[in-house]
Amino acid sequence: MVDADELRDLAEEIAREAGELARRRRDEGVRIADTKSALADIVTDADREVEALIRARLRDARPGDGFLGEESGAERGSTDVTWVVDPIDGTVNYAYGIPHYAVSIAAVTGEPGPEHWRAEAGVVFTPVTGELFGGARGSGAWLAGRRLAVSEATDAGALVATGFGYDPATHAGDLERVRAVMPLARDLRRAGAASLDLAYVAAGRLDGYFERGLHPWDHAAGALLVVEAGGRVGGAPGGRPGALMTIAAGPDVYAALDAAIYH
Ligand code: LIP
Repeated sequence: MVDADELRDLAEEIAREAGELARRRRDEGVRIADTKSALADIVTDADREVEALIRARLRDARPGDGFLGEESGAERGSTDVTWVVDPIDGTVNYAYGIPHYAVSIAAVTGEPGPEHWRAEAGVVFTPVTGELFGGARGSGAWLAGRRLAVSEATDAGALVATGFGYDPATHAGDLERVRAVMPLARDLRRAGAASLDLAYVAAGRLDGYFERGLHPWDHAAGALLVVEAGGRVGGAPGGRPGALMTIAAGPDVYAALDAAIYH
């Protein structure tokens, strides 16, 4: 058994330091280092530097844990804990200077894949506002000392966030799903950082979120926050969140989103 609260506390400490580094590098000017899966899928020098910092801090604090990071890949550990890290989620926002990005750090146990892992702790920190969303299994999700709770459906409809993949070939399908969801929505938001979309669902700032094509590091921390805030997170029908689909909301809005997307 692991102490999920301890894992959360360590993640919070490291996320704050990493987020401040990201913010400093943004102020100094950002260089695009490379593209990845598509021309629009960029990585900056700061992404790599911030992930290296997080990895070093985790290695110092918990040698032997596994690691799965967006920029440096996977390393199996000798303990049951794996850290799932997106050093700068919202990379395109970050590169353009749009102040909406976050450090996302999750600790999971068991097989280090989203279809099997057990999420233990999750932290999403955005240095722009200084907001740190943190949660641990069984201990709730919190922001600035306030316990978070997902929102309920409203007569006006649900405020729903979504996103679009980097590959233009996927946009037609993404837009079809937006068309299917619109009748239940009061409005849509597309802010560009999945971890913050999920944290906002946990905080009741969004009524729901759905997106196809996410990577494990995009949703690992935020999904735990939503569940600890009384919400539901899933994917394709009967599945867990993943590349096929991620849906997150309170129970009623979740059911409405799932029905609109899949039926
Ligand atoms: C991003 C997600 C966003 C999604 C983008 C991208 P990144 O992660 O946070 O929700 O729409 O396509 O996956 O690349 O900034 O870490």
